[in-house]
Amino acid sequence: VIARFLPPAASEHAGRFDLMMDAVHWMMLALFVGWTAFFLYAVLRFRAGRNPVADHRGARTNAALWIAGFVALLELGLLAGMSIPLWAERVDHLPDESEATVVRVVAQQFAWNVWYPGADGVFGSQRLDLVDDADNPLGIDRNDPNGADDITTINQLYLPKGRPALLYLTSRDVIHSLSLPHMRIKQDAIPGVSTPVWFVPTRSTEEMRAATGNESFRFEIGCAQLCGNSHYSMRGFLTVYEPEEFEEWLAEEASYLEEGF
Ligand SMILES: [Cu+2]
Repeated sequence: VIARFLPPAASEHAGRFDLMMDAVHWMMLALFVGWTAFFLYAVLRFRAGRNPVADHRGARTNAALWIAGFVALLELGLLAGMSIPLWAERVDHLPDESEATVVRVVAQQFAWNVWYPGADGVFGSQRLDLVDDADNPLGIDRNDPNGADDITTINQLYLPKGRPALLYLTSRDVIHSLSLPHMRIKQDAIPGVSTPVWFVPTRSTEEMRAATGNESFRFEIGCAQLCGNSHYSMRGFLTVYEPEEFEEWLAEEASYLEEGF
């Protein structure tokens, strides 16, 4: 149901995510209806007209204790039996790096730095003294052979369809949060911490354009953590290509590097 109110889904786990969102909302609705009914019952049952004199004896049975205990056990069961195992399955088993598109995403006030390891598949080293906001915001050492072929973009993430994308997220300054609503991905970017987040895009940007009838459709990237004055401007775009188109894009970016722009 909730999927109707969310941006169209385009990743492998999105269906299960939407199912969970539905389940959580139905459970919350049941709780809301149940508690509202109990509240109305209590308001009527203990109204002043029926109870002119306060009763100081209080509860006469242990029913409330048993009910609260039962609910606590049920919730513990949901947490330990369902939530934690499901989450562990997601975060303990990252896709194999050889089978994934590995990208580093470094947030900063107020942009997303996207960093690909280039043809050698190895990220170059970074040096603090090389950090230059205009030319090299990540301080990548281009004299390091691993770093010479690295590709960077700003606010533009490119990924191939049908292949796991493994993003390593961090931040240069404050806490940001990478939000890819169509992929059902949201993860904090924390300075000093490299957080892996992964998903498999299942629909290309072109396919989404055809499916939605919207020629200018784009997957959006947002910052989901209020991070300063221009938080709103951390808007980026994700382009999902067919695998061969993605290889072409990589080759094109690599050729720009060789030409030195
Ligand atoms: Cu931000």
